[in-house]
Amino acid sequence: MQGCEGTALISRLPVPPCTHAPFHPCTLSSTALFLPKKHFYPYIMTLFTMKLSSGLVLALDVTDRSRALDVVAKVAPHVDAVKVGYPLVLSCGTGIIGELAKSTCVVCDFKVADIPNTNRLIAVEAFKAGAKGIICHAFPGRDSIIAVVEEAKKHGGDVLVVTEMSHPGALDFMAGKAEQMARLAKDCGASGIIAPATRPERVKALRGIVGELQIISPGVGAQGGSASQAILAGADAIIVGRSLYESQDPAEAAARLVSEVAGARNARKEKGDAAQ
Ligand code: 3DU
Repeated sequence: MQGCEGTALISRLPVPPCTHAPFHPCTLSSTALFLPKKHFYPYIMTLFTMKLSSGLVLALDVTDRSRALDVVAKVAPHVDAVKVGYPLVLSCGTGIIGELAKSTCVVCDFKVADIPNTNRLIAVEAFKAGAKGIICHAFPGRDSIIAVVEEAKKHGGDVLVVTEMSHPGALDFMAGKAEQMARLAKDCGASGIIAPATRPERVKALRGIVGELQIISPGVGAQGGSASQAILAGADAIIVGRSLYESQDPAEAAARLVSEVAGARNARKEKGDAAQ
């Protein structure tokens, strides 16, 4: 095992050395770094610092601190990261980010969408609090995304850029600009994009634009999307909230989703291999 600095071989941007312990979820196998991509893709995909191995990200949209910690304790062994957003952080404060970061990678879904200076200030606070990744919107434009990417680089963190969202309202404006937003995310040096599991055909189209950038897809379960369809369409990981934290048995629900992701990854790999 080695620290996150090795990910620079895969990522395009240099990152500072990771200070995490060797078995922290943010570290990755040094062997994987030197294998040709086809030998480990899609089983271990790396962003700048996060390792996407199970392909499952928990959306922790609860507002009660003890419930949040309880869900994470049950689900953490199955997930690559925990995504926190306004519901949890506004109710518990940014301290919850550092608390969760002791046991898992934390991604701040602040959907940052402001002028560059404000974006940068938000990113500073997220990374200072212990986040390893941050989600920003693409629509404020190039300079606003770059402000987040530059701040993330200083912390060896990941930036995921929202393209088309998963809810029906995304068809009003976002869908028509999603390709442009995906291209912009790539140009700005983002680690990946967020694309809708509720519309796998869009995941497929956006994969064609972002190439090797990561695609992480919300909308599985409560919003009607399917984990396997999203992965088959080209997503690297799925984001799941209510279907996990509202489940009677979150650990079992997470294990089931991880196994569905693994099945779809294998099917995709076989399809890919057959096409070669
Ligand atoms: O629908 P769920 O409960 O599985 O939660 C999905 C999470 O993903 C939630 O935190 C939401 O804010 C986030 N998200 C989307 O649902 C859709 C997007 O396009 C981007 C983020």
